[in-house]
Amino acid sequence: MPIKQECQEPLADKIDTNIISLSRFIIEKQKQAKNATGDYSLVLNALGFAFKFIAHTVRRAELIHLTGLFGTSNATGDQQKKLDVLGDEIFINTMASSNIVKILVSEEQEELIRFETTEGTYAVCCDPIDGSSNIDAGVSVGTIVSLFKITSPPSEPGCEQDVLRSGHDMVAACYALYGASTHLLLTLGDGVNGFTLDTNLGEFILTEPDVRLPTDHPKKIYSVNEGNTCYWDESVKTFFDALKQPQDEDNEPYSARYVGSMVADMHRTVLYGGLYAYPGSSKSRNGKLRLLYEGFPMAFLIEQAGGKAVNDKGERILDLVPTKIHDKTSIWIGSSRDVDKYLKHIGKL
Ligand code: FBP
Repeated sequence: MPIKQECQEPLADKIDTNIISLSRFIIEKQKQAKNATGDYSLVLNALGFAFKFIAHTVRRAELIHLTGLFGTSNATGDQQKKLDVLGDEIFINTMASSNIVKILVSEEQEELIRFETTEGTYAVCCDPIDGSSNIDAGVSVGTIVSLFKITSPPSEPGCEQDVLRSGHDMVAACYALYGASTHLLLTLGDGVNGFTLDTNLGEFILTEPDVRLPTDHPKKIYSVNEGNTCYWDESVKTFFDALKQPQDEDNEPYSARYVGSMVADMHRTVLYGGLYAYPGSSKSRNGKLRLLYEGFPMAFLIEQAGGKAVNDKGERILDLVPTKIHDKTSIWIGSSRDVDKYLKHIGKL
């Protein structure tokens, strides 16, 4: 007689058989959108594949001799890592094969790339491997993307004007963080959703729906490279000095955290709150970060999650309009409480 096993709990309780994958999430959004052509879904799915491919490659970098320098420099003078070049290649091939992307702006490419497609209706701007200077040390890196819908007719070749537009023209923004696990944070302009890559399923799974920056006592964290202090304007120095003093609200100073990979520092800021900044300085008046594929997408995500993003002058990052594809911007981004402290400090609030 077979042994009857007392089944403690029905299996279904253990395994969520109704998980929402990124592709299902995109399809459901498409169903909600009037007059959807499916193009938007195609480009979003292509981005999802590029992130999975890069995540897989980053994880094996050491094993397949992909660490170290490639021996060339990119458009803004950074020494390129082998992974920068490979991440860039993966992005170019994935966007080209989607047949829906007409132009690509990449941190690793001097000029914008035009794809031979007559159906291309989107422009993608990306930083394929953000924080790559840290990669050989096993520190988290990421990919940052902004997406624009092209206004010129599909038959016309793409041009810089298709992306030299205000940040308000983005139709989506996201970043993938290749850390302990691979996270994807995505906004389509209707809030922010967080996904985690299930490497067994090979799918991004919706794990943090409707992400919002904490408003109830967000962590008092400032994140800036203080190694640049000697190049800062006096007002920047006094602002950070003030954060190191006990604050009115709780008589405690801020804590400092700086990974040196923007995606990692921003992901912590989204989840815990706080302020990330890369101010302008005598070394570089507009700081280091690029507007189209670092400033804009992070500002869109943060604002959609309830935070703020401004430049040194207190101007809203999304209001800015680049004149060149690799334009840089100073940036102060994070919890509204902390960005407002900076705005008050410079007399803009
Ligand atoms: P890239 O690695 O894509 O060039 O990005 C720039 C970046 O590495 C950010 O990720 C990071 O926040 C910042 O530069 C670090 O700069 P610094 O070393 O000057 O603090």
